[in-house]
Amino acid sequence: MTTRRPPWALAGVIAGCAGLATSYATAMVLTIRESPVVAVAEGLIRLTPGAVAERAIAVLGHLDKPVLVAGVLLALLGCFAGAGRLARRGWWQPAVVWVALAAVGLAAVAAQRGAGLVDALPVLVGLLTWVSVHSALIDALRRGVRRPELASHERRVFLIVAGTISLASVGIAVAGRFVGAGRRHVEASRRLLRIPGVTRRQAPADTSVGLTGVTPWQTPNEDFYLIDTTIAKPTIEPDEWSLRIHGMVERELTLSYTDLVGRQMTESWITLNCVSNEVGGGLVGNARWSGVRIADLLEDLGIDPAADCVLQTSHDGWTCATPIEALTDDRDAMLAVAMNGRPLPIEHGFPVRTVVPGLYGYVSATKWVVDLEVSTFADSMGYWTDKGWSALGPVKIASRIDVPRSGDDVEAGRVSFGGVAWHQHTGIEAVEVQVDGGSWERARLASAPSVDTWVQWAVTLDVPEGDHEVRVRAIGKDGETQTSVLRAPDPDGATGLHTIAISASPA
Ligand SMILES: Nc1nc2c(c(=O)[nH]1)N[C@H]1C(S)=C(S)[C@@H](COP(=O)(O)O)O[C@H]1N2
Ligand SMILES: [Mo]
Repeated sequence: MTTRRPPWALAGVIAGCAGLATSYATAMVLTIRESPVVAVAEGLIRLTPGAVAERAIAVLGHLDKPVLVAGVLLALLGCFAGAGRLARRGWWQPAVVWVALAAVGLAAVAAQRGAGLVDALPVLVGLLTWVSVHSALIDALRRGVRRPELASHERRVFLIVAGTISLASVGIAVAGRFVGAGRRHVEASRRLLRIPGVTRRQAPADTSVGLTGVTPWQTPNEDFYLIDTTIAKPTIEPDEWSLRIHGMVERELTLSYTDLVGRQMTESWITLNCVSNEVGGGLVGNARWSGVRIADLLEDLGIDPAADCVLQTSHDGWTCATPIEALTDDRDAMLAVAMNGRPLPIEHGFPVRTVVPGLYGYVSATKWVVDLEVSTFADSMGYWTDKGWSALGPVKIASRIDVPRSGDDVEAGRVSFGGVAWHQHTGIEAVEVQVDGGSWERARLASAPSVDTWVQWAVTLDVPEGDHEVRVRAIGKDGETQTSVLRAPDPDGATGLHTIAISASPA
């Protein structure tokens, strides 16, 4: 038996390429403009003195960019092999190389115009892949070194593992490219879309209490909370979308996107929130939604009076059962096509989602909705209900203190408090604030266009020097006072009063 040296360098190259593949796939799926490798190439261009760059362009012509990217890739391969060889002496030595490469990638990505936190993700995914794949391969090689009699067996194992990882890397990169291309295309369709009847409005001025630090009454689309069970968001061209309404109806209906937006459009400010929101949490947002009222659609179909719910299904197979009453009464439950005057963002359900005032999202707000089956709760169970959450999900009355933040130091004396309160489809009558278990003081409320949105509140109170606990509670238009009983979100929404701790020092 010949004793061949273990292929340390090869292990490094395979781990490195696997990392490149996952980072590339991540960049494509997130549709970040460029992969980290291209960002590094662009960074090099920026760092190159003008004269040198001009010469390079003169010599290479239009090939300057591809040649540069190929150069970066070659240099990387060299680093990968080097890192692989370092693994002979201990796993942390290659790790230094991986971290250094990731740091260069991060620096290049951060230097790009308009870079955000999300742009760092591909580099981090790549780094994680490198480290985990490489340590697995090193382990395989070490076993062969320690037990020479098994070396040829371990070598076979190594080759199989290495081959599988290489194939998987190629697969991941290709799949990422594929998903990314679909998304880019849908993103382009979305941007070009002009939907008749969709208008863009600013929040009415009187919805603000005018206190800095209070959450804006209208939530911009990019700040709206995101909750769903998907990893890659469904990308659906409006032309490919259709909605089937069926089940306990006399007449079924299938609507195309053009059919839908050709109908009477409704626009409405509606606050949406998640049942998982903790007391004081941020899984709540308020937007102006444009769409078609579901009640109008169902009206013509001849609903069986025995039906008590509509089972909604999304393109990605998520489901929820919504009480039929909420979809057919006078509220603006709608198939929404626009959010704050723009076609729905892809992550918020483009091209069509449901929005139902007064119900938590998990029983009502189906993103990428494609199927509505009129049914009964006895026969239908949605995704979260099946996991033990309550079948009915009416929103509970809630309030939150946004200013000051818990832990803040304030000046003793007159202190302004402010925040938001909501009880969609019931409305907020009053908000009260209490310092250290004292009397409940009424806050002033900004206005709200309907009972379906949250409302801002503010109050200025005397706060003496020292540490204090401040609580807020809301009173609904139906007379209900928000309970102080603490309950976790599971199974039908959290209860309890948002409480902050502040410390007041002498002015
Ligand atoms: N297709 C799909 N729709 C979904 C969900 C989901 O997981 N998949 N989650 C729901 C939940 S729990 C909430 S709170 C809202 C959140 O909507 P947003 O992400 O637009 O804020 O979407 C609802 N619609
Ligand atoms: Mo949710």
